[in-house]
Amino acid sequence: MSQLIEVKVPDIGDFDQVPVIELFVKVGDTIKVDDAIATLESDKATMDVPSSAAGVVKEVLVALGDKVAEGTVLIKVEAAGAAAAAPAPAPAPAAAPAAPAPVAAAAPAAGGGIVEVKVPDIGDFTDVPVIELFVKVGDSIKAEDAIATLESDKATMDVPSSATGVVKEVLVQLGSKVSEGSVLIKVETGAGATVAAAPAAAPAAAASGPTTPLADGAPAAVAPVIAAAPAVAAAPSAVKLGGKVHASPSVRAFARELGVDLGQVKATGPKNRIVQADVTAFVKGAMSTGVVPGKTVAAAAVGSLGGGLDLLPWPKVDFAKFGAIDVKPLSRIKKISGQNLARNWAMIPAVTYHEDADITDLEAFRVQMNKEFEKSGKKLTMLAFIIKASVRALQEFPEFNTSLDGDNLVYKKYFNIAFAADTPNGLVVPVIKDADKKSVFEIAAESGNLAKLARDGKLKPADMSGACFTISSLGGIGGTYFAPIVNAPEVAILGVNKSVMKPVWDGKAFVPRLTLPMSLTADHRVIDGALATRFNVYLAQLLADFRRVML
Ligand code: CAO
Repeated sequence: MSQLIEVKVPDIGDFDQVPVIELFVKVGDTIKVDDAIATLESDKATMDVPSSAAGVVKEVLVALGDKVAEGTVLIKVEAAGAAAAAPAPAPAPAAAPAAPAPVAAAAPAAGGGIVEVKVPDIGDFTDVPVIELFVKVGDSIKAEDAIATLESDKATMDVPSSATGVVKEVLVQLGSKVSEGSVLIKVETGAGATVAAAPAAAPAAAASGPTTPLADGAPAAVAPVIAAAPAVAAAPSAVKLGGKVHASPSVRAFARELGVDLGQVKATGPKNRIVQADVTAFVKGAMSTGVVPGKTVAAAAVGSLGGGLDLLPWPKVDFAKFGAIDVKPLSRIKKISGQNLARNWAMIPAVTYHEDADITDLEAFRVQMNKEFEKSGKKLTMLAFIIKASVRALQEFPEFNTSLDGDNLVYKKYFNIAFAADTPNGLVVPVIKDADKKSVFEIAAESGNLAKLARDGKLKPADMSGACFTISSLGGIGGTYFAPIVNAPEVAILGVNKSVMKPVWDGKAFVPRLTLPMSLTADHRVIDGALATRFNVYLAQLLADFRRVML
């Protein structure tokens, strides 16, 4: 004789009005006890609800997005026969202990004491290896916290704690083989601490479901169980969610071992679950593109659809097929700066803004001063003037003297200006510290010394650190404009090219003016176009009339 059994949301602790984010059954499905019916996700936990009955689903009373609480009926199941029907969930709330305590609590009383946490009924499995341990002596744990993950050749299961308290002894280690009843840990429960039943008690009593670690390994939500449901069976394929990622504990462990962020892995398993082969494919993809998973933006993009760069592997060409070649290794500097440049270029939404500065008067002044100071050996360079003017502009526009640190913007109250120096081995970026406190003569002398050290390969790490803003001057070489790459974690860089005489309309006639082409690249996350252009205009004004720097 068949009967309809209501499968309800069990005691899910303090959670109420929790949305259904996945439904695994539909009318007509034949299900077994402990098959996952739905996944609920609160802001703190993700929980699978297993079935307390076996049979055919006759009604599904919830839809995706519905909010449910303890006791909400999820489905109605027609039991195939009396033997297949599990007892109905405990009806009386007064009789239902805290989550997910079973009916037959046999553990020490609430007065406190040492409680053994044992491997529960795990079905037919024996001598199952422990592949993960989430607790150590001294840890404070709550009932249902994951203690260990066991993995047989057929199933992976998390064992939740049946007690709340402090771990006093851990009796297993990674690789230990355990069976139902094996003691995993001993927990000292305080007075009043929650002690659930020994999981391996009578099959009709134990009711804890497996838990799932989050992607980062922290034990996460517990799978609630129907009070008075049959003993928990390991649910190897039960869909478990840690955050938004679907993967079994073993796949999570595998991913952790390889340092793979499951959030980046494309799932091919049923119900969008990530299976081990997906993790392997992700790693293979990352290896073939030469990027390390989790280390770069490009890597983060591998395997993703639309969210990242989805880069093709670097083209492999046999150049010798087309003519004679020579192969030389990249210099150490090129290799290091190349990695930094690639990251900065890929990660920073940068925009370059151009402006011309009239440096006719400044250049005349510079030439005159250099004549006057010729005998003293002092020399003023255009770069030194540009550095000094940039400091003034940074003071006027503090957003340019910042760095992004997560969601914070770090405003610097010091003014260290870096400049790109071309050397036979590649580009280096020495820093003039506290440029605001130095005269243009001092800045010129220091930049000259640093440029020489750079060319001789004698710069120390300290000479190249702590910059706030960088200037890249190609003025001694030529060019018109270019788009320099922001030197992260700075937020802007100024490029200048060779100044040239240009005819400029003064309202009555074209007059020859010495014009410095400027190219300012700024991180758009921090600096908008209007601000960048104001900065450029201001800087051009300073260079056009250097007296303004003193104002
Ligand atoms: N317009 C016209 N002439 C300029 C000028 C400008 N903007 N800037 C410099 N000059 C002139 C100088 O006056 C100098 O001439 P004099 O000797 O007659 O005075 C000559 O060009 C050579 O200058 P320099 O480049 O040797 O010296 P500097 O102080 O201007 O620059 C340094 C020093 C280290 C910045 C420079 O040597 C250098 O390495 N520049 C390359 C930076 C670079 O590679 N940037 C690209 C980075 S992105 O790939």
